[in-house]
Amino acid sequence: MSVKVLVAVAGVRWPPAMYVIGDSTLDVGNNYYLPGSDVPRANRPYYGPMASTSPAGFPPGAKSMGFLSSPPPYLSLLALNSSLLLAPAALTIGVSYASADAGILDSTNAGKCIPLSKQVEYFNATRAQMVAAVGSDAVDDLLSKSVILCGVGSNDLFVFAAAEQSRNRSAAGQQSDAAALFADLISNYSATITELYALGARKFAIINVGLVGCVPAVRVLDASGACADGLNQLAAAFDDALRSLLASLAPRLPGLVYSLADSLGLTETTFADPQASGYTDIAGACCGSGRLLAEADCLRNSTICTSREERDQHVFWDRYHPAQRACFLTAQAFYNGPPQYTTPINFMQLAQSR
Ligand SMILES: *[C@@H]1O[C@H](CO)[C@@H](O)[C@H](O)[C@H]1NC(C)=O
Ligand SMILES: *[C@@H]1O[C@H](CO)[C@@H](O)[C@H](O)[C@H]1NC(C)=O
Ligand SMILES: *[C@@H]1O[C@H](CO)[C@@H](O)[C@H](O)[C@H]1NC(C)=O
Ligand SMILES: *[C@@H]1O[C@H](CO)[C@@H](O)[C@H](O)[C@H]1NC(C)=O
Ligand SMILES: CC(=O)N[C@H]1CO[C@H](CO)[C@@H](O)[C@@H]1O
Repeated sequence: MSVKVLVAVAGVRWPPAMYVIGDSTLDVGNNYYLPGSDVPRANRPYYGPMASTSPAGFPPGAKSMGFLSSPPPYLSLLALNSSLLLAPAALTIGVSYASADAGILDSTNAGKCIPLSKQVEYFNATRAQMVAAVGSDAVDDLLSKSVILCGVGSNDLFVFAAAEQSRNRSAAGQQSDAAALFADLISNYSATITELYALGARKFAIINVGLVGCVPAVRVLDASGACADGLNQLAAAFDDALRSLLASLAPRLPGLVYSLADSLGLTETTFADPQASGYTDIAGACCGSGRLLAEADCLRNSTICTSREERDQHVFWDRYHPAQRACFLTAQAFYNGPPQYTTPINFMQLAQSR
């Protein structure tokens, strides 16, 4: 990538490794290895584990940080031979623990994903193998310079909103339910960051919850295809709480640096003027079936945008996930884009700090 080459030539330091936790927006293949028929996986046509040759969306960011590809999925390293592969990967590029369907709460999509608390356990197990290989001083040094990339929370909101709908709650009831949910989400998120910090992580790149009420799978529930404002308001309220959490954690955890990326704000700006970003379709999927191609997942027999041009003009690849170009634009914005999309520093500054 030209940005990488330019900066590498200028002698900028890169983080030695990156460890990824979160949900399907960052999952590079862990769910392939989970048992069960209702586990969401993308091992089928039009998707790929390191999907750089696939038209589907793939996790943004790794390449901008100076890596050639995303860190490999933890469960793939374990399946092949953990004692042989885990420590070398963890010491040279990093590991991804992200799992499609995962939420902040263990209860979110339980049994169909690797919940966040389990992802932290896996990071702990990884660290133990690294220490066994090179000793704890070297591991502490490496982890303190490495980046933890984290994006999670959408699935908790999807599950909550669906449950509220089926419970037919009053407006006041919904408000108090939402307040209770946010308290759980924030305390769990806080525990997650604090545990990762205790294990030696110092640099956190955190992506907030995006405009979840505007994904095709949600729009298709509305007769006119409109966004679900209630879901977007939940996302915005969660994102406010997350911003406050990070601002209050940082002074209490010496040496912690973070960059909070505003996925919601970036999407709002993009949707206000789609053509400015080269989009002609911000509502429908590029692969799926039914109205907005959002009534079913992207499958072998789906209707699919075939031309590169058409794919690039869609924000969404399938009914939940952004297309590759949208991922690329997002990674660019968070890495070194307009300052309003990252707080208090951008991902590049985070990667190069200290
Ligand atoms: C994994 O690698 C170790 C170390 O080389 C070896 O002893 C072990 O037999 C391997 N296990 C498998 C399942 O291949
Ligand atoms: C939902 O609640 C409202 C008022 O509380 C009531 O009028 C309505 O019948 C309920 N709907 C269902 C499907 O239970
Ligand atoms: C990491 O694992 C060790 C050993 O199993 C355990 O004592 C410790 O509590 C774990 N730490 C976290 C943060 O999970
Ligand atoms: C595609 O195949 C699935 C089974 O794999 C079936 O349930 C679905 O109805 C098919 N969809 C279309 C649009 O034909
Ligand atoms: C990471 C973390 O702390 N996860 C916890 C979230 O909350 C549930 C129960 O409320 C715990 O079981 C998890 O361990």
